[in-house]
Amino acid sequence: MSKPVSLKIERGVAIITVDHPPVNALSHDVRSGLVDAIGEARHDPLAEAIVIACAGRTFIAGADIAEFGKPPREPTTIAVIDAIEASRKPVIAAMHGTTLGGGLEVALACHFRIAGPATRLGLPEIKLGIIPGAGGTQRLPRLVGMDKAMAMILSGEPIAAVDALAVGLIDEIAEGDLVAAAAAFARRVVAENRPLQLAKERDGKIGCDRADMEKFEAAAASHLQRARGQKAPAAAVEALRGALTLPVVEALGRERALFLELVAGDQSRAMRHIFFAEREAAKVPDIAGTPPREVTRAAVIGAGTMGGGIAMCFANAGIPVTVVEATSDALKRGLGAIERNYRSTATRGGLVAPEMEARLKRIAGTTKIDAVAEADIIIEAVFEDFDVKAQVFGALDRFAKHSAVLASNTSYLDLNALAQGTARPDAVVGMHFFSPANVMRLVEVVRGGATSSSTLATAIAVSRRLGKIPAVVGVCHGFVGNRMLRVRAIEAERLLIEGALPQDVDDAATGFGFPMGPFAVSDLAGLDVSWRMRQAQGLSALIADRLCERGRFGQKTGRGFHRYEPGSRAPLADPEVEALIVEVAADLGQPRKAVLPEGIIERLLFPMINEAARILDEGIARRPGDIDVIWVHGYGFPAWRGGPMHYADSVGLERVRDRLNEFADKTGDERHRPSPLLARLAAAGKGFASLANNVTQVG
Ligand code: T1G
Repeated sequence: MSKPVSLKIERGVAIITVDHPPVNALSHDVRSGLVDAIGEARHDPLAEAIVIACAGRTFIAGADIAEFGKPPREPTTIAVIDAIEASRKPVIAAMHGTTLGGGLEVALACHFRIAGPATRLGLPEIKLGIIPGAGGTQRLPRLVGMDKAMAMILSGEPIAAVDALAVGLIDEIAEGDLVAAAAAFARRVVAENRPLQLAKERDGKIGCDRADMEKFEAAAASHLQRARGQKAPAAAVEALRGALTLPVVEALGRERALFLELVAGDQSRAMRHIFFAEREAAKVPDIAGTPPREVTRAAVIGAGTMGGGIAMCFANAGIPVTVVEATSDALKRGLGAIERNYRSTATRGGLVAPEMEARLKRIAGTTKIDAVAEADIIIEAVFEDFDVKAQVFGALDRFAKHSAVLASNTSYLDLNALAQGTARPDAVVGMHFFSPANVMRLVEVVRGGATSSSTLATAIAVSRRLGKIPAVVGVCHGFVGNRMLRVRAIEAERLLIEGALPQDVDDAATGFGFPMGPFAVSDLAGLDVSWRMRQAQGLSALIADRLCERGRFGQKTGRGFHRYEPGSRAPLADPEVEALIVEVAADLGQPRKAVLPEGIIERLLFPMINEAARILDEGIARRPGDIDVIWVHGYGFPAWRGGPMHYADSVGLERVRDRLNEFADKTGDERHRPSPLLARLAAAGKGFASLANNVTQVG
């Protein structure tokens, strides 16, 4: 097997190249290869300078995440960094692609950094429940200042090369042949005998930060407000504080200790599970190798909240899109909302004006359905009513070109029945976006019984091009996410009748790590929406129906399960709701008593996990990890708990089973009885994770 690291010397410059697809992760072999190559270059008299570069699509994209949780093997990334910093010859990092985590930390150890124009640079460790563990919290603030470093490390978001140059993270942007440019840069450094200063020795930028610890603490506090139970943000702040308060060697040691503690912890294990599950969720073994169809133009039917957001996704990805609406008024309203959305992003500095104009230009509007004739993919995003959607699919069948993919954004309805209403059911697929569609990263890609491999492959590829995380699911009412959500909603209502109040349930959910509780979510979405659906299906919800009968539709009416002050989205307890709940319980003869937060969490989550086990048994979802990805990216399940299935394993399926039986005995609801798969796994002392390899067939 060829070595992942090579060394060659060209006109006095040692070029060290890492070639370890897919992303040149710092695996043990790469680390050893780098330590050896740097050692060799440092001692080779023919080399006056050293360039570290990578082959393939990116410079080092971080440590090898797959190695976490396994016994650490020497040399570590720190040994690579020590080897670089011990060099008396200038060492230049030549970066392209996504230079992330340990990859950026290796570059921060170099004397100089140059990058290709499209390079993105960042320390995303926080997204894995850890912090930079190879000096990033010490070297980055010394190069870019504490404000920028804190923002980069606590958001985990990468920055563009042009910004990196502006803040002093890199020394040059190189057009054309990057390695040649880096070698030329190295020769200039040697020729000009430029001083070699290591980042860890530069105190200039953090000098003034040190003089104003109050500013540091204030900035840290505002970041930590959003941590919601995660441990890594506080650890990152502590490590960064060390850069201002401790000698660098001590601060590096503190960073490493915090890193090792976190990487061995449950939160990072859960977030690494989500990292790999995100990549698995789009993989469909039986269509592996099926090429997606080319998509250069799109169309969206419906300019409402969802249609508008979906159109923005295409425009953001550089794909021209036509929005079709039934009336010019509705079209005008929809396009207006899109423009306002972009303008407020631009006002907040999230988009530069030329890019905003470019995106707006990619969106065209019409009331003529035949305008879809050019589109390679058409997303139907009209009102959630079967007959209305069937009509749209009838029209698409007439006007869409033969090769077009016909996708529905339905969140509940029978995709197979919609497809069978066309002459080309093989071209029909579900693409269930989440609101706001231009923000939420999840797309439930629904595979119908007749959906062709090519249609499915195209829907998955388009979702990824839109920057979304596709999760492939089969057809059932509400697919995976909403089917489980309905179970949670039923339990939330039952908790009210048994003794809890909406604020108790929501506080327990936010305490668990959800951004919002179930009742605040319902109030945001509008109680009338689900009320109409229940009425259409002949279903009822005792409390919610009565709230709706009283015109309490949630935030939009200032009153729902909570009440809202005018202009405020803060949910406030409402004695009127409590009185209504007590009345309903009395009507049912149900005694009410207080429910503890952990009891509320088990009641909200265990029945929906049980439903998820049924979903796996039915083959509607392929892997437990797919369900975790859906709930983390579609319903705000805290990633640091790994999603509902990973969480269930952390609790233990025996406990989940036993609690479910207690719920069934208490409520008399047989759907509380442990589903066959959950009962089987619990009896075997296994978890859902044991299912990871034997993926079921979906659709
Ligand atoms: N380790 C192991 N495998 C990785 C990997 C990594 N760091 N990054 C990607 N892969 C695999 C991935 O699972 C997939 O595999 C394939 O590469 C392509 O990835 C010391 C401790 C780089 C932006 O967090 O964000 O450094 O599914 O599908 O959409 O302080 O991958 O094909 O089998 O995502 O083009 C910090 C993680 C680590 C970056 C490319 N680094 N990676 O996105 O491709 S912690 C990260 C990404 C660290 C130090 C600490 C993205 C990407 P498969 P992909 P992509």
